[in-house]
Amino acid sequence: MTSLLDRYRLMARMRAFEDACAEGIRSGELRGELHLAQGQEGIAAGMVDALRPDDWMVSNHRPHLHAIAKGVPLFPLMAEIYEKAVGLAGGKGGHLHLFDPDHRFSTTGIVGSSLPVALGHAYAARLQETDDVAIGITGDGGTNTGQFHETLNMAAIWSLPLVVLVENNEYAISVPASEVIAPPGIAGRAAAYGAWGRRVNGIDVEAFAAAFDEAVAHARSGAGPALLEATCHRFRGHYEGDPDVYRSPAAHAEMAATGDPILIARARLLERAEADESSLDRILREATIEMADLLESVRAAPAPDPANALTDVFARAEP
Ligand SMILES: Cc1ncc(C[n+]2csc(CCOP(=O)(O)OP(=O)(O)O)c2C)c(N)n1
Repeated sequence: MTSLLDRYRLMARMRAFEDACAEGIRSGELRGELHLAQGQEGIAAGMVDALRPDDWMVSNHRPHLHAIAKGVPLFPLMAEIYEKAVGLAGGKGGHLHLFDPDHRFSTTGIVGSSLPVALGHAYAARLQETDDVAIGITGDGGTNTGQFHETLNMAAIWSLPLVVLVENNEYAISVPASEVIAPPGIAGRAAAYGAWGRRVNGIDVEAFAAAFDEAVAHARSGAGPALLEATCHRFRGHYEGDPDVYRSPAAHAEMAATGDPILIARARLLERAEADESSLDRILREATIEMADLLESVRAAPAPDPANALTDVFARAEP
């Protein structure tokens, strides 16, 4: 089992990775929307024990931390975000279209559509008679799409090995979840499909890890789908550049003080005397240096050759 100290290190690296991505917005190297998941590290870092290399994961428009949890190598991952030729998709996909078939990881920027794609992977696992599990990830906003309900219904009817993981960060852009989700809540909807369902505190990496392990074990056992709702905060605006006028400075200060999964893990490590202040500070510093070095090598990598603009546009038909 991954120790809390290892999860702390992983969360520190995840945060520093996204800090390095955000630099591209400030410098003008990245021009499209960039959606960061800072504040949501407890969820991604809680996934790592339950996942196997053969499992499939389909993420949404906030995908970087999920990719890291699934084992996607950091250099081609960041290179794709910076639209470099050595990126996962040759720099043509950017951060919304990460795709790594070797690590069975993909994303889709269409809200809710990660779920039917994951359902397809779960169905494939059934047809191929493996015990692989598919994880489909969405935000709270994505759970109000028809695709969420259709996916859970079909997965339940066929008892498919699917985990629907919902990161409930309280907002779909500026729309509060509390105003658009009916009283049973997101996890409460599982009952309608006879699925395993649970709500867990996603800023507590250990609590999340325990719940995720259970959800994956349920799906892998052949007992049908699991719906896990993880509550969390999104520290940044919806995307880098969002003025975030729907939250007050006081709300931000409160989130930073009490809702940071890294600080919560840190306090617990100190309380249990599993680490001291200086070693925890060193972990943060090492993460920053690692990601600064990574960014430097990504910046040095070549951009895609315009001569290749028309390649990879259509799939080649098999003869
Ligand atoms: C079908 C569709 N409608 C609208 C959008 C624009 N859009 C992008 S993200 C987003 C909000 C998603 O909220 P949520 O699912 O809660 O995820 P979060 O951004 O909070 O992580 C919207 C409406 C989209 N990408 N796809």
